[in-house]
Amino acid sequence: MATKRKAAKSTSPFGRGDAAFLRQDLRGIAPEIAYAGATSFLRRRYSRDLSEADLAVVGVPYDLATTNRSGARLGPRAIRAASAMIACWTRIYPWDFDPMLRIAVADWGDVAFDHGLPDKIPDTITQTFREILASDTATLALGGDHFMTYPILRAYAEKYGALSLIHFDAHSDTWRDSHNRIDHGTMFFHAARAGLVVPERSAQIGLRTYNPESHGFNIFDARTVKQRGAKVVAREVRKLVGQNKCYLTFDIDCLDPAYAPGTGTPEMGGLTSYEAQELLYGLRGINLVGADVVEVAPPFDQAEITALAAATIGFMQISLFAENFPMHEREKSRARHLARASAKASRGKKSATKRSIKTKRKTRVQSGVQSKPKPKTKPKTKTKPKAKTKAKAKTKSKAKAKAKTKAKAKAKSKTRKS
Ligand SMILES: [Mn+2]
Repeated sequence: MATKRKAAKSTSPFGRGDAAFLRQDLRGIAPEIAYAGATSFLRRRYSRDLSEADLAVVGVPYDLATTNRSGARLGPRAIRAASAMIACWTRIYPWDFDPMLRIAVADWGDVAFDHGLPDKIPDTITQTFREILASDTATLALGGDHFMTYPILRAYAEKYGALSLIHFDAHSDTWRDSHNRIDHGTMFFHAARAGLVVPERSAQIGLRTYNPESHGFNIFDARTVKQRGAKVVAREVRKLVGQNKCYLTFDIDCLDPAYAPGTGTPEMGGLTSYEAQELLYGLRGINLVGADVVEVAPPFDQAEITALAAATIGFMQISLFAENFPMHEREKSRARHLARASAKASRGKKSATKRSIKTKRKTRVQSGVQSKPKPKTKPKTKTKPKAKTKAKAKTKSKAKAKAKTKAKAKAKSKTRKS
């Protein structure tokens, strides 16, 4: 029985699967079949017990404040599903450490509210985030229309005071509004007025819509990013926010509709996925206390590219957050494990080559061939494979040629040594 279980374990690179509810530990990566199983964000464990967690992923399936197309209520579910494919990576390119080893991340699930009592929803969102923050856990929220950032910021400002806001968007979301109404295009006007954020120490990136008022926010519009470059803009934003406590909100419509069609209010002339990645990576070192990625509307998505963009951005936001944590013991032990494995592999390779060289010599001696390597001959000119030859034959001959050159090089180094 025991041997049977052992054999079954060693034949698959995948574990038991469904880390979303089977995972014991909040840290680490458990390879899982990408297209199957329960889809938590990046295969983190669903948990409401945050005593061990550094960061909680929270879905906010809300889209009642949209000015154009709704559908972002389905965003959290789509982002989680898209994240399954990239959950096998221990780190997200181009980061150089594994954030899921450095910090403990749980998927808290979705905020529960009654769409039949819409007036109560903002307070429910604030209360949820208030409770999570009270357990000293940061949040990455998955949207949901962008209005949701307002009730989240209320909870953050209660804990930290006025924050620096780093805001990726096609829209300023600071359009002047009357005091008794708010939607997903006016919430940062209200946030600035209510003192939840400090506009002068905040940045808006990727804007390409008209608003006669900036309300003090520092704006790096889409043209600025294109003309000055993502790296330069990231450096300036970093300088601006300094070590202020910082909330990063990413409206997916900051990306060009070509890169993120699945959103409610797309605007042409946006950032490429690459520019967004470069900007986020360039922000390393900011004092990030919370983040969100919002406005993914799956009904308008194509081939799930918008959801994948949001999942990748979420992974990068977690990496940005984890930057400020010290290296964890789990990272050190994984590094030791990898070093041991690679040393073992190279030892095995060496002894295998030694064996093969010995056998070759033996055969040569037996067949009366000189064991001395042949003098260098003129390299044969490469003959182009005939059009008729199959691709397989091509790769075979290529592999042969490669092996030959390798063997030659080895023989050369041997002669030099002797
Ligand atoms: Mn927007």
